[in-house]
Amino acid sequence: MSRVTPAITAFIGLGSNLENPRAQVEQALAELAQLPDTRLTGQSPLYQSRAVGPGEQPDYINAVARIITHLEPLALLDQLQAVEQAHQRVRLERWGPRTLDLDLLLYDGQVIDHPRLQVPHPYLAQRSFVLYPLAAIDPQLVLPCGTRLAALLAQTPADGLRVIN
Ligand code: A4P
Ligand code: MG
Repeated sequence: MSRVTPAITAFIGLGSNLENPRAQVEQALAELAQLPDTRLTGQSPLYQSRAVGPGEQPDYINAVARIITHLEPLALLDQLQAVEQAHQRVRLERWGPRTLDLDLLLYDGQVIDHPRLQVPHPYLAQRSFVLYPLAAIDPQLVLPCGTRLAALLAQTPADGLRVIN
């Protein structure tokens, strides 16, 4: 597996709204800590959020993790997708309910536009269930475009988001 040296910091968004979402997210955090060439260096509280997506869906449990990793971006995505698969995620429809969704939100200060991977995650800046947990880990964060996380938060209502632990 190709490695980057030195290690870089990345942020992962976790979300689940099926089959005991809280346990899915807690288990996934433990699994992120076990990824090869990777250390889990921060995790937000768990949040409950209203589903963004089609139809009536159960609320989500969301969280964000910070890691330090030597994995290249696509190798990291492969690992995240393997964790999703281990949670028996079935891709039925876009933005539909799921047992576990892992999004690579930020990878160092990099902007990546690859058929399999866009970083920063395309909806990061609009989603309270991503911005608030990110701020819980690193309130000083600045996005690759130079926008401060604090500025995005100031214009994003919590929209029913609440901490559950
Ligand atoms: N992909 C591209 N960029 C990335 C990235 N930065 N991180 C590709 C992860 N994957 C990335 O993803 C489809 C493809 O996106 C992957 O194969 C990968 O190569 P997917 O997870 O299969 O599909 P999806 O998640 O249904 O679509 P999408 O557009 O990724 O949706 P989101 O943005 O992940 O949104 N409401 C609440 N309250 N909380 C949530 O967590 N999540 C979603 C999913 C919708 N509504 C939600 C929540
Ligand atoms: Mg996704």
